[in-house]
Amino acid sequence: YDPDTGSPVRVNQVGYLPDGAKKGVYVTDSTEPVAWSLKDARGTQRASGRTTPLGVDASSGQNVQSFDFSGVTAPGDGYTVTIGGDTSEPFAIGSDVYAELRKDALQYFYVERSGIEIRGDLVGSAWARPAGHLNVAPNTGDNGVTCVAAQPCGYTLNAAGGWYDAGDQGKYVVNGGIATAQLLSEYERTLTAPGASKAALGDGSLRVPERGNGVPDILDEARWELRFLMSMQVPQGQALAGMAHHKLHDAQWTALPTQPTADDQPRELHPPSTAATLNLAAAAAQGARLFRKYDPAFADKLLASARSAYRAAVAHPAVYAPASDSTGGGAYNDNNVTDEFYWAAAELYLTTGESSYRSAVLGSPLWGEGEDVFPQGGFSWGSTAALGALDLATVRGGLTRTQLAEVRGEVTQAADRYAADAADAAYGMPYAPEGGHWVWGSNSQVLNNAVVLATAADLTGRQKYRNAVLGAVDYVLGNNPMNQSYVTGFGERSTQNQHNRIYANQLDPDLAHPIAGSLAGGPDDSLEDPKAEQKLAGCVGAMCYIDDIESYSTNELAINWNAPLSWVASYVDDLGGA
Ligand code: 9MR
Repeated sequence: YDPDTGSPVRVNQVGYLPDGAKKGVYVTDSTEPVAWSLKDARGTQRASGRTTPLGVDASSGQNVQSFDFSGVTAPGDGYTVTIGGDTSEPFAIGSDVYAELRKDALQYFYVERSGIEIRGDLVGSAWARPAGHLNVAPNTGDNGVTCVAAQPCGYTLNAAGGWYDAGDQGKYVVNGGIATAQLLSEYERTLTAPGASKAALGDGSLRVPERGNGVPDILDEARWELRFLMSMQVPQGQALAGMAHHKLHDAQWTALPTQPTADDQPRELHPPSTAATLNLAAAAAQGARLFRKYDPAFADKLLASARSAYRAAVAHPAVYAPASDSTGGGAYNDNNVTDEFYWAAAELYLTTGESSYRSAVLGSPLWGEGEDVFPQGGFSWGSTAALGALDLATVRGGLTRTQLAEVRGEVTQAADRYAADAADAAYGMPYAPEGGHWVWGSNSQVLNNAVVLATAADLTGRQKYRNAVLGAVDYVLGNNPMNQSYVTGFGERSTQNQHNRIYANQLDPDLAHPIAGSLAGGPDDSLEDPKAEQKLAGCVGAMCYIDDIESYSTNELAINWNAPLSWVASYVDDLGGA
């Protein structure tokens, strides 16, 4: 295993904020400090210093040294760092270095929409396509979909719309719920956080068909998925009424590439689950309080749906999606829904103020258990309590001062742990996975930890949290063992070939690459697909990555991964100021 990782001088290939920490890594056999030189676009030296040898980096097995040019604050493009005969990829310094990332990471969701034409006048003709999965041959479509033959339900749902999950064209309520919640939180943060820009997410900020309707575009995008999530509820009068079907996807896996309009596999509803039901309850409850001002009728609908889902979950608290149900779509199995109960109760409480939901939060086994709420490797689709705790800590509600201090303390203690991990890591990312084991979607774990850190920074104003967020951004944008920017179109060495069936340029040059702003899942050292097994044998941790469309375990794109990218991009763009 000997990947081409380019220059041994590693930086954030997009850029750094003028008043933020600025660090990079040099990969070398040497253990002696060496000279580094920072040059501007004209090649004029603007700063210099000596590296700090760090020894062997646990995340990669590389022998590394670090350099720090935080003192350089002059805005400019085309900076480089040179060490010996090696020069880094170019980067910028400026207060607006993350403005494009903020836009594009969020724009991604429009391009992933199902059941609606993707307009070339909005996103460019290369990404335009007709509406998918609408009962137009050869589709059986999502707007009249019924249950898998093995578990017939006797009704059909109109579950058109929503976003495609990832490289496949399935739609999964647990994953849709957390991705939507993270977009809603990205918006909700701007209502209270110091220095946050509402306009940057406002009406006209995105290239979506709803722009100009008086509603912030990020809410328009979230609404597209919220409607789908609600449509997955079991109708009244049926067994398990109010529960949400776990997922909807193809009967068999389709080939790469497959356009949504060309999918000839039957679409099928899979049985309801408690986890999906609670994800719907949480996301819809959060949506209800944010849409109140813009569309009260929609807010009412969301709240009614959230309440009925929560009631159904209480009545059926242990209906689990089986791990074996992974033909034609992912399983998203999860046999512990304590966290989903906590999250849903928290959102319903923050939206309604009702004491029954408050009792459910305070009576949860997770209340007061910060280390379980904020796990070492980061929260995720299977571990959602953090989403509830972050909102309890930041959204005005009726908690007592003591209770608020408790949950805020959990956020800052988790942030302390993640900041310590970032400080220990040669590459500066706030991620020290359990057992040193880099998981499927590791980039989203890095970014979810950054969300916790950013929230702690908002709550306390402490620089160490802010700098650890910047460490996560530097890592994702190129300061990493692969010298890879994991976001398409950002940085000289950016990922271009994420696993997906629509924008599969690697397999068909007539198709586009994924649109700018698409995040790759990132290193996964378990080698969970044949391409990874073949190409990455012997890799260490953060080196277990390949920009190949077939490597779904290291290089897929997914809504629950772009959502924290979008959240964090919004935060760091706000740091740069208006
Ligand atoms: O993100 C999911 C990851 O945590 C799991 O380990 C993996 C295997 O079950 O599945 C990932 O989710 C995939 C889903 O099952 C189907 N759509 C694509 C998702 C991203 O790879």
